[in-house]
Formats: sequence, C-alpha cells, structure tokens
Amino acid sequence: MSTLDLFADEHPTGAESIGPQSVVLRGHALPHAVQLLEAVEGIAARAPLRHLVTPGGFTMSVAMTNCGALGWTSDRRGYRYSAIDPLSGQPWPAMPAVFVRLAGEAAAAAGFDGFVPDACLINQYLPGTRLSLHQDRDEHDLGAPIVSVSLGMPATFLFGGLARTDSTARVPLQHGDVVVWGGVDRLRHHGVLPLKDQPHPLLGGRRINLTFRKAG
Ligand SMILES: O=C(O)CCC(=O)C(=O)O
Ligand SMILES: [Mn+2]
Repeated sequence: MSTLDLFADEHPTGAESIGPQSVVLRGHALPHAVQLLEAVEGIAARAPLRHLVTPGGFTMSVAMTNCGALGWTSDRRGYRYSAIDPLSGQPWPAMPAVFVRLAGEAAAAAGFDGFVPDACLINQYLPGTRLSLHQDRDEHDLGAPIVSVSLGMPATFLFGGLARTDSTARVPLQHGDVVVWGGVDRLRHHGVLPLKDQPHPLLGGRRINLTFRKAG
C-alpha cells in the first residue's frame, strides 16, 4: 500500500489534511452556495452586519452578525456569547436547517460525529479586510470542532499552532471550501490575510465566512 492509499484511508471523503485533526473539504459547500447566501441575506436584514469593537478599543475590519441560539459579540467590556443581539434587543435569527445540516455533515466528514452547532458567526470581508491571528476559545465545549465555510472571494487562511508564536501555514480558500478543526487542534491560532480584490461571480467584491460552533 502506498502512502497515498494510507492518506485516502484516513480521510475517505478526500479531505485535505492541514493538521492531525484539521482538514479542508474542498468545494464541500458548493451544492448549497446559493441557498446559503440567500439565507445570509435574510439574516442580515434582521440582524445587520456590524463592525464590533474589541475590548482594546479597536474596530474590527470584518463586519459580523450571527444566527442561532447564541451569537458571538464584542465590546469594550469583552468578548462573549449572547442569546440577544445587542443592536436590536431581539434574539438572533434562527439557524436555517441547511446551515445545521451542512455543518453536521462537514464535521462528520472530518471525523467529528454528532456535531450540532448552536452558534453561527457570519463574517463579511471586503478587499483589504483581514482577521488577525486568534484562537476560538469563548466556547464552553472545547470538545466540539469548528466548522468554517468560505463563500465568494478567495482568501488566504493562516493556520498556526497552539502558541501564538508558532509558524503559520498559508491555506488558500475558495468559494465552497470548508475547513474543520477540533480535538488536539481545537485551540490552534488562525486568521485571514487582507483580501485581494478578486471579484466573485456570485458575490462580487465580498467574501462571506460562516463559522459554526457549539458555544453553550
Ligand atoms: O473567515 C475565516 O475564514 C475565519 C473566521 C474566524 O476565524 C472566526 O470568525 O473566528
Ligand atoms: Mn476564529
């Protein structure tokens, strides 16, 4: 058996390994892209995309909103999950069934069975928007993976290690790609390089990222 066969055995769906428990599922969201984007428009109509302020007083260049029981938010007082959108005073829009299904399928394809997200952070990037290196660590259940869906303009995902100073791999992400990381990789640092202006047929000069988590 060649090493390629061994690799295929490890990830029967043809996932691309970027860590012991981290994969890129190329094009995994493509069949659902239009439906996902329509749902994002509906969510953003009720819970508008906004630029959050960090506890340090910086305004994030990524515009964000949420759907699901819990939404990630930030202000001068800190980062946290909230059941209420602080902008509207209302609960976040419900998570569409197609989101829950896709996140669960992608997690299972990456080796994490039974993933049911209760939070979906929706990130909008324009040319020049970046997301600095960080860990996703505001969730109670670090046993659940992160499922991250890319739509629209391409981006370069930085995938580092458990320590902030660890070297980072540059992972090109295209419309429809899904990244899943969990287990021993759950707290790896990651970020997104400033986006180039490479308009996409469906989304023009925008990139939408859906980050699914089990937060509560
Ligand atoms: O946009 C991405 O690909 C990553 C988003 C992310 O890491 C986050 O929202 O925490
Ligand atoms: Mn993150």
